[in-house]
Amino acid sequence: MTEVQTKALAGIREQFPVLEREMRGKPLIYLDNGATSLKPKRVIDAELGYYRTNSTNIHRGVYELSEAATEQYDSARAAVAGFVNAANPQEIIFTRGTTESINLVGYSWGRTFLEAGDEIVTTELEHHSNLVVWQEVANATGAALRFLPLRDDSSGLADGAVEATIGEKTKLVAITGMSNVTGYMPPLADIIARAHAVGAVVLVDGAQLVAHHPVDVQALDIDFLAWSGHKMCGPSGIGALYAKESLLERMPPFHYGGDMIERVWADRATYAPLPEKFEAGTPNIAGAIGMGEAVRFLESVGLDRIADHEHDLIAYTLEHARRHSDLTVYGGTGSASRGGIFSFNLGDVHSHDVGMILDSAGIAVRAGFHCAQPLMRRFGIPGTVRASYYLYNTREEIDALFTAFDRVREIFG
Ligand code: 7TS
Repeated sequence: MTEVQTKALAGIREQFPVLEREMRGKPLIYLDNGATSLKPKRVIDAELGYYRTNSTNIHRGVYELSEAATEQYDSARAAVAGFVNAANPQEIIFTRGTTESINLVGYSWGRTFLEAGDEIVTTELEHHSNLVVWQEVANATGAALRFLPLRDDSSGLADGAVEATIGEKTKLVAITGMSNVTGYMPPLADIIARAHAVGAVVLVDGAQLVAHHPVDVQALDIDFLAWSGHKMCGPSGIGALYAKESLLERMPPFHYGGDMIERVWADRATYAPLPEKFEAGTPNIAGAIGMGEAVRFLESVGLDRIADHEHDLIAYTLEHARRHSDLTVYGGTGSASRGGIFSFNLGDVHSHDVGMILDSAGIAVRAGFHCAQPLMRRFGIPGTVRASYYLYNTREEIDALFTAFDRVREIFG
């Protein structure tokens, strides 16, 4: 790393107050970004600033403060739309996060447009959020669930999987943009091209992707993209669904009530235009403002730069890992098609025990099945230890992780 890069990284780290904390009396090494990211001061200030200086509701007040809140909320939507290059801000629906975004598509699009004889194609790599929803939609509509075959080591899609599985009956392909367990990034462009060729739409679970890699929904021709604010330096309780306007126009509302209507009679109602049609009730105004600020922060750093940094960290990690014969690395040992996620087991020590010993060294990781039980079943294990990186992590922190493995070996050796 050059001196300039080291300085830039220090400048980024300074913006995250939690990184000043200690854990178990040691400087915190935060490697659980797959679960949620830390938040920079400017995002915390933006969210607090709304409560301190405004705190009014949107889209209803005729007074100045409410107009200002509405403006901030709308500008957050525009920022989020720009972040993924949506054609217009109406294609962004604010939700509580990835899970709610996928449920919205399941309930509204899935239950309306799927029927017996149709197929929903997904993978066994998915987070439960992008699997259980489709199980339910399949049950409710009679559509069948099909799975893109994986390589024997589950490190990615098998050769020819896309052509063999996505066919005339496929109406929806619901696939992760990046596995939260292994960091594997499926070939989205190929999958989308094949799906569109057979007339299917594609939902990308972007929970792990959007925060870490530049995503252009128009260039990729994505139909639905779901992601969360809290994994991209934004607040929790807010996320987004991107959907093509032509799809949203044809979909029924997901929730009903205030804000999503145009005119209401005692026995019926008409619905508001996009995006309000899908945002019933008072939304998470502060959260949306915080998410907008998170977008501005990430753009100021540069998504390409963040992706490169994490690629460097995962390549460095895998190089380290090769020197430890008692480490099992999941998702293959190459850094191509892979984000900054490192899932492993050390000898036959239970992942929770490894996690606890790392905790005693001030290192925060996640251990367990990572909301991906079918994938664990394929691996034949109860869980893994997962270190997941973000823009503020350093090679030194990875060195500390590998040093802490010796402590695990001492205790369980
Ligand atoms: N999809 C993927 C790929 C995820 O990684 C997650 C959260 C979700 C969906 C759900 O996101 P939410 O914001 O609606 O909860 N993943 C994780 C994880 O790996 N550890 O904790 C949460």
